[in-house]
Amino acid sequence: MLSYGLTKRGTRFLLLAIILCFVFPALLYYRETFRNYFTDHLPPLYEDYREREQNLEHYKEYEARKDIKYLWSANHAHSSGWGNVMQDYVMNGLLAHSTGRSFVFDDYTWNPDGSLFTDYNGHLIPSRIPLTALLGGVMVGGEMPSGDTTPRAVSKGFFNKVCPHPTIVHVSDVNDDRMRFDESVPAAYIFEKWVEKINSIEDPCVEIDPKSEAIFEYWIFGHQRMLSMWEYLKDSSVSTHWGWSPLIHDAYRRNRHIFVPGAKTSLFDGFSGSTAAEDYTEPIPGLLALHVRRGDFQDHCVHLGKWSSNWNAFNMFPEFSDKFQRPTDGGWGETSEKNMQMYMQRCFPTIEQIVQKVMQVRVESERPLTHIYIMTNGIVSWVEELKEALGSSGNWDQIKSSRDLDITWEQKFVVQALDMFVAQRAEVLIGNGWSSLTSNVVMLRMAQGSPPDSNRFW
Ligand SMILES: Nc1nc2c(ncn2[C@@H]2O[C@H](COP(=O)(O)OP(=O)(O)O)[C@@H](O)[C@H]2O)c(=O)[nH]1
Ligand SMILES: [Mg+2]
Repeated sequence: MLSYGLTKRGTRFLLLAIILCFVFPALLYYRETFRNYFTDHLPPLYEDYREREQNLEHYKEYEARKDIKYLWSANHAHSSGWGNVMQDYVMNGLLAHSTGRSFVFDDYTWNPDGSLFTDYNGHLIPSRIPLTALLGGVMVGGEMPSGDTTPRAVSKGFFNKVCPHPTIVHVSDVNDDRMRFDESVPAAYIFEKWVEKINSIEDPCVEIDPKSEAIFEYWIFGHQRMLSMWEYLKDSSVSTHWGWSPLIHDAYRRNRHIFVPGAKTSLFDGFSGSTAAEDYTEPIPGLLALHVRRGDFQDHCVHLGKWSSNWNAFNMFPEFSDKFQRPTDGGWGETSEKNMQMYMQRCFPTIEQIVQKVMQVRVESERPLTHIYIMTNGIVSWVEELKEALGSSGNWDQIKSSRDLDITWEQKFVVQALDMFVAQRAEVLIGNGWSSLTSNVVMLRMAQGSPPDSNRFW
């Protein structure tokens, strides 16, 4: 019998078509949620990323060639936030690049004890994340831009294979106390000494001793002396062709409507290999990104105030209109009430202070600012309050935050890189002068030619 003109077979076919059209894509879209629900929530190990790193397309050729030289900075930073690790990777990458050597990359390592997972404030995080889950491009083996003859980067595993007995260099062979501690020694001087040292070595295989301190210790990044490195950094492929991983680009596409109001996010976005017409080197028109650094900074900002700490060097380009005058009347581990108030306003601003600064920056911006993305590690309820206050202070098309992102389980542990990618492309960024995460973004924005005054600070 026919019902509504459909045979039994036709009805079945229609049902199947409905399932294929609606249910199947929904299952695909929420696949991570399902997977998480049915697995026991252990952090991801990024095994496919690790596997790919061990088999990059240039390895076969490099293994056969005798003219490729390598630099493995086995002393690279670990066990701290991504911002601090990244600034160290930038310098190691730059040294390899400036000495014509292949940069040897390693994991973003939170815990080097050989474990898979580590307890972090009561929840598990991956002890190590393959760098290719965070980065793409020249730092992780991508092709060099045309005209750049530096050999491509390789993984630590590949280096160990081709360089079983490298020449070991100790940082103390080059860095003396004056270079380390004398604030009148520009970082570029240290760098030049290192370029000289590495260039004097014939051996294609060079390793910086794993037990050595960093060549550029953390306090140098927090001092103007680091700015002298800009001469080397500004035209280097390391900064001009810095790239984020396909995983981060997928996260961007999945959440594009958060950064670009009204943007369509297709059900299939979030898959590797989906093509986007968008040019990722272009700014996102009208976007104001705010780096609202919370969490550990609540106490850290007090500590910075007590010790009259300066901003990170790459937040102190002389062209910037927002400057920081480090107080000179503070003591050892103590400062005046007035100084502390100033530190808190600029390092851990209140909602009211944030709103005020945003209004000022909007008025002063050369390009129209239409919507806001708050990048933050702040707690959801506070971020909601901030969004509300910003919303009532001005007419914004949209105000969103890191807390509104829809991300996969693999993306969750590298999501700071998504925030950095977005901040790098914002029309204007208001950042935290003491944050290495801000300063890395600012450095990339400068290398990629953003107007200097599009970098603002609380
Ligand atoms: N997603 C996200 N995470 C952040 C943000 N700010 C800080 N974090 C987290 O906190 C860590 C900050 O430490 P670090 O990268 O060393 O930068 P710094 O402490 O600001 O100098 C990052 O690695 C992130 O995990 C943010 O705006 N967005
Ligand atoms: Mg940190």
